[in-house]
Amino acid sequence: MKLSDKFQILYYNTSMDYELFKNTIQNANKILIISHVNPDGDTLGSMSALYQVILNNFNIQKDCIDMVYNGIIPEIYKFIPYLELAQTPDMHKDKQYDLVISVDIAAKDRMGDSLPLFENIDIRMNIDHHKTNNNFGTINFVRADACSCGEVLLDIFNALKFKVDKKTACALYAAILTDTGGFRYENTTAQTLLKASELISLGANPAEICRYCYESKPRNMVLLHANCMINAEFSADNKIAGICITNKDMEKFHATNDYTEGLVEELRRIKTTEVSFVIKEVDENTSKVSLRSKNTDVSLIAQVFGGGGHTFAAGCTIRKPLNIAKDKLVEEIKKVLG
Ligand SMILES: [Mn+2]
Repeated sequence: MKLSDKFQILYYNTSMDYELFKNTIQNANKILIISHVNPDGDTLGSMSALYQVILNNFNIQKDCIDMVYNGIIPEIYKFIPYLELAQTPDMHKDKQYDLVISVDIAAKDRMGDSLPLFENIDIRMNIDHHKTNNNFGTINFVRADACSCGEVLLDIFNALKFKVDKKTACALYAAILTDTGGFRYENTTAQTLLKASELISLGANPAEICRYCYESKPRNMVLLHANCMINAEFSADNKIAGICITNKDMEKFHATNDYTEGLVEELRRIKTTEVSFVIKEVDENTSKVSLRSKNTDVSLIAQVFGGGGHTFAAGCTIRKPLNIAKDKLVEEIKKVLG
């Protein structure tokens, strides 16, 4: 019997029906977990934790569950357990799965080359915490109140009394730590810290994980950041702070895509900054944007260009050359700032 025949309720939106989570996995024969493009600590930590919990709590063989990533796994996240087993989407295109689970993926366009895989699988579970997530799965666990996808997962695991071992705790701690910016952002709640505490009790080592995530940058990444900072542009009384990055800049520092991570937050640190952005040349007609703010809802700005995200952290892709895209973006930011 096909998994989809067992589950009559398609497009079921829930954040609390934990039994459905359990039953769906229990009845699946072959499971694929996918993470988003330009993977961060939350999507990778969540993927690793889910992989481990399924293997440790269900009667499922190792060869019946796969993990997929898009692009490059940043060096700093390679300490997350079992990521060495994750593969790129092309390795999976001929395999048959009956359940796919996306973690930390706000919208289908964040799946990159995994999208065809995702769309071809009968039961599609969407586990996420972005408020702009439109419940694109057939089963959805989307909770905008959670700081990270890792937190959504930990709540599910606890509700179902699943075993969370040391390695799983390490992956979940990395997810929560990085998505809260080291427990500094607005999404850090009493619940977040309780859960972090619980994960430390379960064996996650906070100092070690912090060292991997924040004290292990490649040298050229720091040099690229310095170069970008020197060329930062300010407007609207310094309320807007932005950086343009060309492919030439990236080549100069032998940078991989993940090297720009953290730049947009660095710009926001300036006292006068209200909205910060980094806009990156993808090709001559495509530019990729990251937005951050202190009080402004930047998900609204991202949505103007078909993107999305959180209130204070969002992103989009603009199908225009870098300089034109930047002007359009600044125009939209100014509108929102009033
Ligand atoms: Mn996240």
